[in-house]
Amino acid sequence: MKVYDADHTRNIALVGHSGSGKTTIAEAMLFNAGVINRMGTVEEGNTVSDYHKSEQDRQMSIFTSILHTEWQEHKINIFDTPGYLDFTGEVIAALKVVDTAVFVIDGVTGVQVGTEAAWQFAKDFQTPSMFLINALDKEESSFEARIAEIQERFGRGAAVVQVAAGQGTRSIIDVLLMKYITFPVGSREMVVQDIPEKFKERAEKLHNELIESIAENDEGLMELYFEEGTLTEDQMREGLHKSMLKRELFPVFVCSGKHNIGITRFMQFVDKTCPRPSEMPPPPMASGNPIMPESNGVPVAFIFRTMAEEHVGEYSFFRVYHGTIETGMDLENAQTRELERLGQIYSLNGKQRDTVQKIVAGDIGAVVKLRNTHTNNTLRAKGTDYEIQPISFPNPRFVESVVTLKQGEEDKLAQGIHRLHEEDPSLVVIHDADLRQTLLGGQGNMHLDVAKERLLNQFKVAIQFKKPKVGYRETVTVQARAQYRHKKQTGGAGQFADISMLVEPLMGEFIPPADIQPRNVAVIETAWGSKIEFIDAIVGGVIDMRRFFGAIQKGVSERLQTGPLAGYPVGDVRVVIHYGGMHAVDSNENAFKTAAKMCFIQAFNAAKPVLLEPIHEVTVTIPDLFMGDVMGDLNTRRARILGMESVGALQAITALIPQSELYHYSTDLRSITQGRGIHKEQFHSYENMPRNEQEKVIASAEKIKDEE
Ligand SMILES: Nc1nc2c(ncn2[C@@H]2O[C@H](COP(=O)(O)OP(=O)(O)OP(=O)(O)O)[C@@H](O)[C@H]2O)c(=O)[nH]1
Ligand SMILES: [Mg+2]
Repeated sequence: MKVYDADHTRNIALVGHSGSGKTTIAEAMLFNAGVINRMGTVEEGNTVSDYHKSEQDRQMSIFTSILHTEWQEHKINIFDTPGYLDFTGEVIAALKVVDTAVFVIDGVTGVQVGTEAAWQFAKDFQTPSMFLINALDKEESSFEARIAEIQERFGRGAAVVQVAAGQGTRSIIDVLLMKYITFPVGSREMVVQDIPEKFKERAEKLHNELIESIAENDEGLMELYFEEGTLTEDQMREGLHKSMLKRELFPVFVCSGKHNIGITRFMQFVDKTCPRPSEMPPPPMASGNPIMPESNGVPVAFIFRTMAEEHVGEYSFFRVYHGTIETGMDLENAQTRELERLGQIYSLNGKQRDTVQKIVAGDIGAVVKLRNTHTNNTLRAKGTDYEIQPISFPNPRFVESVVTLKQGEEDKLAQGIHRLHEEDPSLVVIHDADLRQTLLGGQGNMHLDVAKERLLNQFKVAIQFKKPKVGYRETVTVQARAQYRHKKQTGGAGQFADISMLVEPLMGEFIPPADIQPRNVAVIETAWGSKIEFIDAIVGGVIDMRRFFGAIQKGVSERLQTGPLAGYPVGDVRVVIHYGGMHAVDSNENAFKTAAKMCFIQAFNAAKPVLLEPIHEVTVTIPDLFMGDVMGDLNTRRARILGMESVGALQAITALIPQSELYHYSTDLRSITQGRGIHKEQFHSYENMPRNEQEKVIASAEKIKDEE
């Protein structure tokens, strides 16, 4: 395979809502470039891109596939991303490393949440973008409606370059070339003709509109346009090209992926007009100077995805940002500082791989079996400090507790999910030691289902999902006192300890009651991030606190992780030891430990204990149409609405919602909104629970037996 430099490489990602036709379009591109001799279909499960079984079973993309064509002196790297919202992480990783985002819009259903979500990411990365309205063959497709919608949602920068020549034809009218282009059945070529009379007027109008939008964004072209009254094709192309780079114009094309109409022309546009890697601004760096894609110079590559494949091992997909990457090279991983020796380098077409000797700056490649390199790592020449800014992935919106079906496979599970997280950082593992559960968080139920399948197939561990336990907290609301005497006579030696204790909420300084004089303070921080303050207020030596203060703290601590109310961790409590008694022979550390624990339980229970619950801040984004239903549903989840605002054509509701009410929310939201709603959430605070909710939790808690 030839080596393509930063002027002859194009990196594009097909993005957009699920089912808009991305995989089918990618297949047509491969056919047109001669990579395949016959187009596969998503229904038959024989496309180059959707080669994983999990994709074929569901007839949809789940992972971003990296494909490429060598066509007319250029290599086009095509990232076919999944549109289903669960796989957002795949889209973000792709947009991080491409130079053009191609928004595929279904001619019938138009702009949808998947499109909006991808638009936001492209905006964040400042990725040049264009639109490809697909399925022009469908009778219900409406080009006019789609254009209006695109301009309404994404602004007037959406510039029409083509329109369909009418349903039932295999032709389009291109108002940049001012030609009528036909795509014969089964052919890779296009037939270019003059625009027929009946389309002329409309084509002229669109042509002038396109010239005006191009001129508006370029002073030089604006002057030319005033002087000449028009722009040449080359001038238009150059203007479009520059405005794409600045994200001022977003060309709109039309096609039918399935019938291979318009695809050849689209590829030609990608070659001739879409941004080249050589012109892109340097990637944001976490360290080191900005780098331009020069093929001579020290090698720097960014790993945007790793993926374990059966019978192959782990692939690392990379984009070279500087220098040249060659087989056999030793590169340093910027994160681990370990050296990695690169084996054979590939250029991929789904699971097919072409071996290459080197990949130069601007291009995309893959290598297998690196020892310890993962998604988001930078590989660089040893001794340099380059590190590409890692991708930040969204918080989980869907969380399950994971248990193995077979006992004793916990280690295997831990290794498996750790590996999955290294590949796909949008899959998050939380080891919740407080509640002794392992949580797996992702972007939706299908995301987790796919993880489950991969754990079984790749890591040979069968798992089951369960509803996660909610991390409630216990605390007290008033001051209360208790006294406890531990006294036992067993055979010879006895046990004796007597403690009087005051317990109160830990808020501000201790204001001692008249009969208490604090002498000494010890503060412990619990593993779950709360504080317990112990105050020694023993006077006259009724307890020898130099000997027993430690044991008393230990005794209380035994019931901090499993609190007295319902067995949940205790937070922010002050414990004051103010009176007691000991025995010269029978008092020992154990006796004080037991007495302290029992006394604490009594004092805690007397101090009006309550449960606190975790509250999440949630933002729900939906089309206006579903406002009533979504608000109604939020009400049943004890939501407190903080605000509402319009985001483009959508409404965003922000609310505080107890975590216990959010189990499977993303699935419920989808069903309420016919898949058009999306939410994000993050921990906000702990708050008091309503009495009745608290009663339910306490009633279902397992009672812990306390033994003296
Ligand atoms: N009529 C018609 N159907 C199409 C066209 N393009 C794709 N389809 C069909 O639409 C369905 C979805 O196409 P895909 O290519 O899987 O869509 P996708 O965007 O890759 O979907 P995800 O992978 O889920 O994001 C399939 O049944 C295709 O055969 C088209 O131009 N015309
Ligand atoms: Mg697909």
